[in-house]
Amino acid sequence: MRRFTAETADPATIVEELLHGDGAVGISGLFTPEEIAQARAIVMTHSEEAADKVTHFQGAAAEDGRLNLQRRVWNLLAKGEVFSRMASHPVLMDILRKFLGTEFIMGSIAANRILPGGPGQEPHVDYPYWDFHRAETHPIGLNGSFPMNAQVSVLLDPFTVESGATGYVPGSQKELRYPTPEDKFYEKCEQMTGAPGDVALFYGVTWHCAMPNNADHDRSAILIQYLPKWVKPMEDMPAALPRAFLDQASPDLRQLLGLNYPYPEVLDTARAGNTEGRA
Ligand SMILES: O=C(O)CCC(=O)C(=O)O
Ligand SMILES: [Fe+2]
Repeated sequence: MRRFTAETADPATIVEELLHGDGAVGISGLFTPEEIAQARAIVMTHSEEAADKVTHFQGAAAEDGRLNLQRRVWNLLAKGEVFSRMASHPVLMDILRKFLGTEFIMGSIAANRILPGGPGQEPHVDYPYWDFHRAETHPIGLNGSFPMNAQVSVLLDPFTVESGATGYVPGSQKELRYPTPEDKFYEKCEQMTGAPGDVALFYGVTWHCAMPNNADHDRSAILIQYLPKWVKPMEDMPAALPRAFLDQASPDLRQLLGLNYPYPEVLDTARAGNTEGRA
């Protein structure tokens, strides 16, 4: 995985890495220690209870009752201003405009906290590729020509081999399919290691998963899903956010929330009527 800083993160170079290189890059220097500490405190508070929230890709190992060792915190924009800054960081926006088109949106911003002893996840690809194992439910050709997802992980804890830094198979994004056991993920994978505040940016069709946390500390990251403007987002963020938040959102944030792209729209009504309820 090539590593960049805020100063060297050239969009064209990074897009080339995502499409034709490893499928993942590291970027450091985007966030201050204060921002990371603030984000981490919010995530820890909201995940203190082993609440029964939706989690994804927990793998067979978690079905034995250790489910609460992977915890999600959803709808982060409502939980702290720092998450809006993360989602719309100008360095990330510049890269993503080039990768997903200038009007790309955000499909989800959530935290993934894996406690010590957490078993990690099954190797997978991310939304909207995540049920690519049901190939017949997707159009023929399975997205052979353009990316439909970019994932950003903002690390809140040391991501080491021991703590279960995200594992991924370099170059696997070129396969454009779901990994199978024959792919021998665990033999081929490398890990997206990094320090708190570092960002891992990857093309979501790259085979990856959280690895088992064998360290004595938590391992949390903010996972941000970015999509082309016409892919249905995973979280319905405008519905989950207060009206005042939407009214005050910056132009970049409005774009990320999908507010600039009107469809689906009821087109068979008078103009005045069909903007009802839209922000
Ligand atoms: O937390 C991680 O290391 C990766 C999480 C992930 O890939 C997912 O939840 O889709
Ligand atoms: Fe994932």
